[in-house]
Amino acid sequence: MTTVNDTILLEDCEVHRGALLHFLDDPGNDPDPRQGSMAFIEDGLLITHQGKILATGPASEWLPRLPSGTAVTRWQDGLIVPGFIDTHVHMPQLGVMASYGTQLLDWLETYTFPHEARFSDVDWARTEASRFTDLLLRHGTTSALVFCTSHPQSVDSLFEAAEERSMGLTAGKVMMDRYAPDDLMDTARGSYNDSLALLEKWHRRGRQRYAITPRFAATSTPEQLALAGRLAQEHPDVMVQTHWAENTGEIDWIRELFPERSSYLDVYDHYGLLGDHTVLAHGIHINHGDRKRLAETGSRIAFCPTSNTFLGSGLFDFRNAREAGVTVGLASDVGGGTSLSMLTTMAEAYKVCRLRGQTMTPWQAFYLATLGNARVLHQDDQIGNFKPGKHADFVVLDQNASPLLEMKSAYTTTLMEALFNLMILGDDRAVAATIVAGNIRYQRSASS
Ligand code: XAN
Repeated sequence: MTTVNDTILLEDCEVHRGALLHFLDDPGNDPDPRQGSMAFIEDGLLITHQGKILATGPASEWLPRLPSGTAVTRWQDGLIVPGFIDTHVHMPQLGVMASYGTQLLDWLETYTFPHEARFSDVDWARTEASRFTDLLLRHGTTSALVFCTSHPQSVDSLFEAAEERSMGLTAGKVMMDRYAPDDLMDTARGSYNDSLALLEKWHRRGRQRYAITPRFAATSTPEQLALAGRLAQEHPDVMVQTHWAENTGEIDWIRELFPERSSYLDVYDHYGLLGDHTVLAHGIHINHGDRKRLAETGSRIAFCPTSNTFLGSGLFDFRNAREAGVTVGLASDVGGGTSLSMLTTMAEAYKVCRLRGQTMTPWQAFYLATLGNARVLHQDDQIGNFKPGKHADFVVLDQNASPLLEMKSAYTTTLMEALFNLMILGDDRAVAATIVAGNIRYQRSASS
């Protein structure tokens, strides 16, 4: 239980009551992390003050300490968990979701690039950024590492939408100066200048963080990759995000484009783009040497299961990456991904692991989507669990959200089963409410 000495704060606090669950550390393969890495209070209070977590504890101990008349928001049958965090998602690709019949390179050309070109229109960029942030909240996601388009206004629009909702996003302008339509391409120098200007405007403005965003090695000239690497070296606390080793056709192409480099990973290494602030999306077709280099440099992988199955890219080797000491996050990768829901993403991650003869416990899945992903983004001092002082970002999950969940809940006896039900059968319908910085930003209506 967390204690608060300053009773004055309790005069001016918000109180939520429900079952509370959060992680204090990585549960690994622990089949029952209850006494160590995970904390669960069946009937708990989550007390917030000025947008931050003040305390958590059993209702029986805390209710008597609250000043009389304190309003308590009671989430009947609600499971309160930290807000979900998505470590790889594309704001401009909502309209690309569910595009039929292609693999990565055709998918980019046929569906994705034409759609991203629409973001040259600033009104469209604003509309989509608002839609995207509202949808994240509806799915229980309160923070994310986000690709915008190559247009600077797509970044401004997204951060403005995040600020309006008190959310903390990490995002960047796509750098792309070859093998893309003219209306999406920048230049090496122009992309450096635009990225720097956006970084100076948005990085650490309130909750927002900038991310240096070369799309992938195929769509950047060596000069652009070198400048992206230079920007990363000049700003070591800024995240870098790109794609890597997703599709075999992509890998063949990289080999042709960079014959002088020993591997796809070596391209990024050579240009100074690896490090503990780098998130590489996918990392499916990789070998032991790659994993070793990732672990040495601290570079992270965003595991994007719904995208990898939808685009037929392949099955990420979760166990091997973890055993090699690679930090792995979990991500929706919308619009290659088929859902913004981190619950659905957990379900698909579980299935990918099963297809590889591995498993992912519900504890691991919920850890990854919360504290684990906060660690990937170096934001675990701010978000990811209910430690006092962190942002009061949390989600209320409804274990009876659909007829199937209700039926399953009726004969569920353990917490692990309850979490597994939510991740396998749940989606945005299971999100009863999303709270950001202490304010309810989404609440499911009776009819939705
Ligand atoms: N590689 C990519 N992979 C993906 O899943 N989505 C993209 O937009 C992209 N661009 C390069």
